[in-house]
This record gives sequence, structure tokens and C-alpha cells, in this order.
Amino acid sequence: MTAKKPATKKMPKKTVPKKPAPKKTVPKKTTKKTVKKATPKKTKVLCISHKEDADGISSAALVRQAFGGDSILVDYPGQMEALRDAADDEKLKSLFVCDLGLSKKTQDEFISLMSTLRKNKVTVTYIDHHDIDPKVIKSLKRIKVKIIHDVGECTAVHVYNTFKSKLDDHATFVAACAAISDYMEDRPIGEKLLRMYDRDLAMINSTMLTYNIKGRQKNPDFLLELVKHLADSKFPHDLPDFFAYAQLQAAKNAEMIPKVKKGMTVLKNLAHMEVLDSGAGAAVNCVLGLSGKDVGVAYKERVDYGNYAISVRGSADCKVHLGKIVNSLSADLGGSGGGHGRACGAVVPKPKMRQFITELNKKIG
Ligand SMILES: [Mn+2]
Repeated sequence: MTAKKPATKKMPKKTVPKKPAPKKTVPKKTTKKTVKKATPKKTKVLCISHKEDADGISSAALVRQAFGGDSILVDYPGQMEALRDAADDEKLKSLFVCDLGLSKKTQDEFISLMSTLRKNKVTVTYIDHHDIDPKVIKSLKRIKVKIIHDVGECTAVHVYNTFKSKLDDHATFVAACAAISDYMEDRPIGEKLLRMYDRDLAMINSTMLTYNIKGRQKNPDFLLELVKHLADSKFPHDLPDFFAYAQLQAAKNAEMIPKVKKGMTVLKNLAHMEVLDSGAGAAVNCVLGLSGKDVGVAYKERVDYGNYAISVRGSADCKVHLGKIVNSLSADLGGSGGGHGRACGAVVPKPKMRQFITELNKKIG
């Protein structure tokens, strides 16, 4: 068909998910003998994204709508393993990595895996908004990884903004929900997206999305269904059992209040608490808020790994960049971590947990 479709900007053509991306990246056959006989055809499009919050899930959904392909959802500890697998995948043609910040511990291996992928002629796009070492950006640019990185907006907003010509109108809603959940709905693009909708509709969807994601981390099938659901331009509130799960999670969060009041320890510059029966992330805002300190820390032992998962949050009055401090400190203690100025996380070996708290209390003083 040669006739052009009338430009109804409502439904751009390329919104059909699951189709492989257009052909344009297939290398021309100019190099004679470099193509081995056994090399399988590179057709696979893959997105590796963060599974623990609405920003990561929404990013995966928008990439899926724009480019089709498969989605793999990981947490920070599982990130490198997924990337190693991707680097070994001979069918891989195009890889997107979303909302997965790097730390001093992981960045070197990340660059080397990206080099392998690039040598194998895989197109790689890294989209993120966590604090990053500028040297890493340089190295990635040198090997021609496409980088969309800015700490000013959440990842899903970056994905939306970069690929909006391949996305349908509903993508703005998905990105707006992600912005709210990452505390970034007041940023220039995030704010514009949120303004398109009834604020309460976006708020309830974002909050419930977050509650469903946090409460159902151990259900990978649900998380993947959620990605598909959002990629199909459906509202989160249309998912079955969505409100019921959100209610369960709300109740858990409310139970946290008396537990934190009783269990937290307040030091000079921060308050901290070990969590036993929920994720560290569920308690940390409570520790921050109830302590009245500018920094709150919650941590949970990961018994199978012999380490602690730590969540750190800063108040609006927190003057230091917690992500940078936690990145260095956790690396010094044989762990890894990092993130944003007022929200970050780390993993440290179990015997170093106490020292992490002591040192952090000193460094933010
Ligand atoms: Mn994010």
C-alpha cells in the first residue's frame, strides 16, 4: 500500500506489541567472512527492567509497546546475572536496560558485558535516572551504547519521551503513574503528563500499582502479566484482584507504624531499624517519618546470601546526596549500593551491617 494513512495522531501505527522491531539494524553484508555459518539469526528484542517499583514495571511496559519483544524483570542483586545471560544470547538483536542504576561494585562488569554485546552487534539502549559515575557514561558512549540518562525525571518518563512516536496516547498515563511513585511528578515532563489526567485517577492507580508490585514481588507471573497489561494500554485498576491486593498491602503498611515506633533506634543523624517480617523498603519511610530525623534506614537480612538489604531515605531537609555516600560506603564494606539523593539502597555482608550504620551516621553529620 502506497497511500499514506491520514495523520490521526491518536493511534500511531506502531503500537502493536510483540512484533519484532523494524529491520533497519540488520547489518549490511559488506563484511565478507565474518558471518559464521552456525550463527543463529538475530531477531530477539529484550528489555531488562527493575521489578520492585512502578517506574521499572512501567518502563518495561512502554518499551514492550514500542518495540515488542520479551521482558525480564529483576531486582538489583539479580541484575548482573540477567545481563550475563543476555550477553550469551546469540539470538539477541536489541537490548534495553531500564531503571537499573549502577554502583562501584557493578559498573565495571556492566561495561564489559556491554562491550561483549556491542561486539556481537547487539543494539543496546540504557535508560535510567539514578546517580551514575560520569566515567561510566563515557565508556558506554565510546562503545556506542545508546544512553538516555538524566536524574531529573523518572525512567518511564524518559522512555515515554524518547519513544513517544512509537507509543499510543495511554502511555502518558502509565508514565504519569510511574512519576508519582518515584516522587517525580513535579518535574517538567512528569508534571505535564500528570496534568493531562484527573489527579485522583492517576494517584489511586499509581498507589495501587505500587502496592500490588511491592506486595507481589514473589509472583513473577503476576509482574510479567502486569507489564503486558500496561503495554496493552489498559488501566491498572482494570486488573482482577487489584484492589484486594492493594488493601492487603495497605493493612501491612499500617501494621508497620506501631512496630517502627517500638523497634527503631534513633542516633544523632539518623534513625534505623532491622526489619524481620517485611521488606526493608516497606519500613523505611515509616522510620524516617516517625523518627523526625532527616535520614531513615531500614534493613533486612537475606539469610540465603549472608548479607543485608538496606533501604535509606532522606527528608526534604536532608542536605547530602545519600545515593553517592551509600555507593562509596557499601563498596568499602564489600557490598554495593547507590541511587538517588534522598532515596537509595545497598547490600552489605552481614558482619558489616553495624559498621554501615555507624559510618553512615558519621558521614551525614
Ligand atoms: Mn526509578
